[in-house]
Amino acid sequence: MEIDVEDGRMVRVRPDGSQSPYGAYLCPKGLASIDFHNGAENRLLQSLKKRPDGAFLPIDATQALDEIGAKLAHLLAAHGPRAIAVYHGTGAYRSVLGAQMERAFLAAVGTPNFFSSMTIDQSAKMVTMARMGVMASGKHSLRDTDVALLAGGNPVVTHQGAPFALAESGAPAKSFQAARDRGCKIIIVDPRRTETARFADLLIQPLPGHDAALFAAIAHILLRDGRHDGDFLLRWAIQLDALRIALAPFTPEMAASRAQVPVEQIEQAARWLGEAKRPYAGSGTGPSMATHSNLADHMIEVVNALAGGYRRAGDIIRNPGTLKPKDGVEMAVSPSRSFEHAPKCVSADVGPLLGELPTALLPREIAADSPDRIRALICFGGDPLKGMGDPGFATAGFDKLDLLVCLDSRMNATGERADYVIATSQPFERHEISVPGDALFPEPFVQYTTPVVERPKGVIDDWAFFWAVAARMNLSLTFKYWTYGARFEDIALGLPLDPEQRPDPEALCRFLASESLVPFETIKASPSGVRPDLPPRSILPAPPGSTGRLHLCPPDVARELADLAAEPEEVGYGYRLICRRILHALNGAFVETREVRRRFPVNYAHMNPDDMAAAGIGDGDLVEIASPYGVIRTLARAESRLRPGVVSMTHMFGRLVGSGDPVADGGANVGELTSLTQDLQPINYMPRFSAVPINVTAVDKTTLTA
Ligand SMILES: Nc1nc2c(c(=O)[nH]1)N[C@H]1C(S)=C(S)[C@@H](COP(=O)(O)OP(=O)(O)OC[C@H]3O[C@@H](n4cnc5c(=O)[nH]c(N)nc54)[C@H](O)[C@@H]3O)O[C@H]1N2
Ligand SMILES: Nc1nc2c(c(=O)[nH]1)N[C@H]1C(S)=C(S)[C@@H](COP(=O)(O)OP(=O)(O)OC[C@H]3O[C@@H](n4cnc5c(=O)[nH]c(N)nc54)[C@H](O)[C@@H]3O)O[C@H]1N2
Ligand SMILES: [Mo]
Repeated sequence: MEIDVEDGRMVRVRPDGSQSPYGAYLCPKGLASIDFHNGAENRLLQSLKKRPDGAFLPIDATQALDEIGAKLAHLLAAHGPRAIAVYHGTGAYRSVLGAQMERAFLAAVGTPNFFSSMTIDQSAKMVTMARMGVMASGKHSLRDTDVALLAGGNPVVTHQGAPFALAESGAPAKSFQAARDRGCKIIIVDPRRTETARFADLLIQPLPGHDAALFAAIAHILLRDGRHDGDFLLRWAIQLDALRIALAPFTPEMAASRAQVPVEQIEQAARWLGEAKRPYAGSGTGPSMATHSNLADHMIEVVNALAGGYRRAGDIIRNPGTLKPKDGVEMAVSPSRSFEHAPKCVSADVGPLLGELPTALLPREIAADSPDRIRALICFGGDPLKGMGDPGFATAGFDKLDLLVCLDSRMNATGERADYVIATSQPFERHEISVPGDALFPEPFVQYTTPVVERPKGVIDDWAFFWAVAARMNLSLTFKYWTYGARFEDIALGLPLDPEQRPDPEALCRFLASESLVPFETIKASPSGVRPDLPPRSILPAPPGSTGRLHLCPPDVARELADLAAEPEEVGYGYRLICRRILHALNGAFVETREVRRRFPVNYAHMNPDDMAAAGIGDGDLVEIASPYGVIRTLARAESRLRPGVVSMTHMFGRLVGSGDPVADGGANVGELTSLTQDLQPINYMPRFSAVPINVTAVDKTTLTA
């Protein structure tokens, strides 16, 4: 971005395409973030402390750090490291030094209690990695794929791409158009004709919650027709026979009747994937939030394994990473089944997935009758009480905390219940380096940015919070370049930090560039970023004697498939509620901007117009939505993009618990319709956030004014 600053204030912004791999591109949230920096949306400019009567008073940041450090030191001494937990929310992913310092802090405390929004998002993908294993070669890039299938994701709106869905996270529509122009066929599986579906060659609009059956059927067809890659499977996979047996009931007809789609569409998707040279099957949040999410994701990866969805030796690696380059190898890594091993939760017999414990268990981990229960929670850039749903249950757990601290620049539902809300900086006020995007950009790119404007006086950086609190706890931190999948203690290279000497953020960024293919000084000299011209790399052949294998159908997956095949139809509810995101907000962030408020005074219940006519619901009518777990009210809105039988709503709107008047509340919290005790997935305890059974009834609007 190119930003004009006048008198220390950002006034105008333009996209800068001079180096970016996406070209010049800016999304509405990028624009809105300038206003937010400047104080829109009631940005917090001072830290707050809750008084005994519940009111918040401003507190000097140093004073707050002293108090929090003392309290944490006491809890650590009295109860051990497990007393302290961190929740890492969506905001923390964009706070690069903050996220790395948080890792150093957790390691120094020695607590396994790391939770994040990932486990209430697409943790089905983590479960599949742990149960099936992974190909170290990774998947094809959108730029190389000839058939691309995306189930339940809408990247044109969400910009969600690698490593989950295939899309580019900047200028996503342009990248889909380019793929089509190359002749790539695009298949979208979504109950809603999404903005992304305008690029689809085939749109399948199933009833939600049936992806496991749909992808089992696609795998069934690939095996039936012999369109699977036998050599690859022989070399890298086991349990093909068990898979065949388990998939037998999942005929295309069976899946078609469950998902209520034409059987020809399932056959066609399978044929295209089977014929493709470099197919890609992936998903967004839809299948990962709906019924049988873990099984759905496992079946999607089974389709990739059968159809050739993983890169092979000799395939090009478009971006091996610049700051921390990595080779790709055609090699299977056997499943870790990490969730079966210590350190386990205290409230359930389950261990970590990629080093994280399930967020849906957080309230129970706090309330547990155990000496190892969580007593202090640091919530870094998130709103877990709203994000995890079932607010009654979640809040009851959180109320048992001795200390709740939120690092945020907004007051949110979790912040309202915190003992301290620490006002932290925003990206244009701090040092950032492109660690999160490093190997995810579509081609090599690296960028380092320094503050464009000074941060407001009462505000501190996220990283400084973790460093300063650790110093007050007499803990020594070692700063490292941590990436997903790595164990902190296994990372050799570390920068020991002096608790007496505040680190220089530029030195921290320089350290993160220790292994960079572009020297830090070169990166620093080009504020637009560097798009290095690196010699092409390709996937290496496996080292001899590689013993890793993909487990296509372990016994638990076989059992889940059998249960699914025998499952009776869910009856008693007229509709299924599905998830959906909007362009101008990012979960709870930016919801209070004028632009979002103008477009969405509430998060509407979008419905198919025929469904509305049949139920006597008019556009804009007040409706009551009841699931087995709760009731909310909002306004209905007709949308012909939705297939009949589904209602689509955005999360993170309204009050944590609605008053009954959605207009006064600014929307409704769909989390009230979900449960933290029932309908959870095994292993990751993922709640059912999509395909939620609901009934919708019109309510007389005059009840609001009465
Ligand atoms: N503008 C914007 N961008 C965002 C966000 C935001 O709030 N706003 N949030 C960010 C976050 S945290 C995330 S995780 C990503 C998510 O990125 P996406 O996964 O792309 O998010 P959604 O737009 O919710 O897309 C989910 C799709 O799944 C469909 N769906 C629902 N249930 C089912 C089902 O059972 N089966 C199938 N096949 N489809 C189903 C829905 O109709 C919807 O189109 O976006 C990120 N980017
Ligand atoms: N029913 C239902 N529930 C859902 C979902 C759904 O689709 N339906 N989606 C799920 C998903 S995918 C997710 S990711 C979760 C979201 O859950 P969370 O990630 O817990 O919630 P967010 O609203 O994204 O919270 C982000 C916070 O970070 C703050 N923030 C922004 N930038 C910074 C920064 O630089 N530093 C700091 N310290 N804070 C910052 C923002 O102000 C905001 O308060 O919700 C999940 N819950
Ligand atoms: Mo998410």
